[in-house]
Amino acid sequence: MSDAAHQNDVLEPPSSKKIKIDQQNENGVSVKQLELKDFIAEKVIKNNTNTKTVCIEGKFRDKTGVALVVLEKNAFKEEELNDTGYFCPETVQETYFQNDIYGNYVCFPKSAVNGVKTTIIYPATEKHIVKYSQQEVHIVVETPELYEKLTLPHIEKEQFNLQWVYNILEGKTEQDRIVHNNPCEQDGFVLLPDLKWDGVTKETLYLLAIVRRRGIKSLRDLNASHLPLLKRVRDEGKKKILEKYNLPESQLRIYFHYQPSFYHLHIHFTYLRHEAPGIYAEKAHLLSTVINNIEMMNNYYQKASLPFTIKQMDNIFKVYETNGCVQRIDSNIENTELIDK
Ligand code: M7G
Repeated sequence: MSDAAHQNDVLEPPSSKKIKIDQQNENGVSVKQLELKDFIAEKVIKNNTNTKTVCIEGKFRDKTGVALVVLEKNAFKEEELNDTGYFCPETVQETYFQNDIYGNYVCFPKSAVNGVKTTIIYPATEKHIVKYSQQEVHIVVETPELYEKLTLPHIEKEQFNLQWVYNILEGKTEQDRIVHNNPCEQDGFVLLPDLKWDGVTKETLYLLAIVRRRGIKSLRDLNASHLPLLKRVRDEGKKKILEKYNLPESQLRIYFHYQPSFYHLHIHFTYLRHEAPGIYAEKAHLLSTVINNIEMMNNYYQKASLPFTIKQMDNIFKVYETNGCVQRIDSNIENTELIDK
């Protein structure tokens, strides 16, 4: 990894940065100028046919540095399945074949119902490329000792930059997307649509609660002193989602990731029917279970052995490999399909 790329991964205090909101990102890149017509695709680093998502590495014309473009076919919105949406006169239909009562067609609906969700990361670091690449994944069981000896030193040395989190908390970006804002410095949080969600398709609802308190890296740090915060996120989060999206708590999956990608405490809220990436047993910890565990034992998450998935291309894999906790395997996975973890 180049030094320049590495710098982007290191946590820096937000006060040391000058941010021009909506004009430039923290790297001085004009965000509005990134247009797909200027993207030169170089390599498909992931193609997931289950989630209908591809990630392409490339460059923007006249710009230096690597860019990642993630394209995802949107889920169907039920309110568009009518004569003003898919079944309107503008829909073009071509026939593949017809056989007795069976017919196969391709249709080209009007563009308004046919968008492709697009995420651009520019400039992307080596760590972003690793995160978005198709690769072998392993599970390791992290004892408290392994956390102290291997994981913690690794995340202190190398982690994704948290500037986007501070921008949201300080009212600088994504403010028009905020669903709920509790300003209390101690137990407050911001609830807003996750990057992975378009913010409108209820079928794929995905919100993120970002706590205001700094310095809580992950689940590992939680103890009874955080219970008021966790309960507030649970109660206010579910109330707002019921009011705004008409989804009751019983249809919400509310959870932490372990390990997270971003070490500033946040909680994921997704629609139970939606199989979002990262909902699987090896990564998701339900908020209700976390609260219950801490209520039973104040330092549960400092005492527990916690499994987590570890990507073979990630630097932390090398750390665990060197210590004999996991073994690399040769792989031709680039030619196969994976379910996102
Ligand atoms: P995580 O568990 O740390 O990482 O969750 P992972 O789920 O990617 O493994 C962080 C969450 O923050 C993810 O669900 C991201 O999609 C979301 N996220 C990341 N970024 C950079 C942004 C952002 O700029 N805005 C918003 N709204 N969400 C983001």
